[in-house]
Amino acid sequence: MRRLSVILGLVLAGCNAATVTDVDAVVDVAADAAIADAAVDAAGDVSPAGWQVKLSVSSGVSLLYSQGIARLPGGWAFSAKAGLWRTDEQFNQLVEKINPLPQTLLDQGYGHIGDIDMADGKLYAGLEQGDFSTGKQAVAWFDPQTLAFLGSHDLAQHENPCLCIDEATLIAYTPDRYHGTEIRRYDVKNGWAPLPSLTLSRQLDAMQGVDVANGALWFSCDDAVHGLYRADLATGETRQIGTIGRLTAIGTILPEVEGIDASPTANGFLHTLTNEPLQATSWVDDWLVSGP
Ligand SMILES: [Ca+2]
Repeated sequence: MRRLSVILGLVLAGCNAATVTDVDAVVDVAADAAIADAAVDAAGDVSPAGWQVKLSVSSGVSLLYSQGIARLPGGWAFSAKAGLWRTDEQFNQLVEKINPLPQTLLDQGYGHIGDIDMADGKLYAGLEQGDFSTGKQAVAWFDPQTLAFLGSHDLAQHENPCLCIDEATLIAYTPDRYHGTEIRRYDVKNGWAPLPSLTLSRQLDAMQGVDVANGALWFSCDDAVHGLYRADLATGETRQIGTIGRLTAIGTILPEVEGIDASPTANGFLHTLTNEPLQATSWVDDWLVSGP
């Protein structure tokens, strides 16, 4: 989350929203999505290849879950700038870890945990320090059960808003810039050795979440249309496949799109996290995805 940190700072620690399926919210999202679809159509940017994304279930979760989401065996993990949580399948909180990073990393300015991902039995998180001119960011990994810090590695890139790892190849993917086309790749099992970047066929803005599955990267972006995007791993072809919606502002404050997870569950294939401080909740939206 890059916006609203002041507002979030006012939220009482320990806030736990009940897990619900909010029918009204589903209707709101559908209405918002229709508006966004019109905007997308006007831009001529919808995939002609027939990708379709449909909202399945919306669940209210703790407002503190404000950065990332990852599927774990039997439940979910969530992140905030300075927090990690583990929940069960129904988003009942099981473990909370506030300030999970060691002082040595905090001393280097790593005050921002981004989107997270589970791979090879570990929970990985992109770390970011605020001086993007240094070309130095980092990744940390944690025990997915206890959320205890296990290790970290420096990454030679400008920003690091989100990160994912292909479970099959243990190749990591992370945007070099929050707005951009270059996706850095690393060989995790070879000490995070850099690999040639993947270049997206179009720029994505406000990349808040990325996951890798089924031969593609899947992005959640806090851009003007709250877009969901698919980028082909082989070619870099990047298309908008839908919108998360939630585009109704309260005053001037829009809900903020956060991380994404791509894992098949009973409720869908994509799972996005959206933070809505003025409604005192975050949302996990499950999406059914169909394609050619
Ligand atoms: Ca994720």
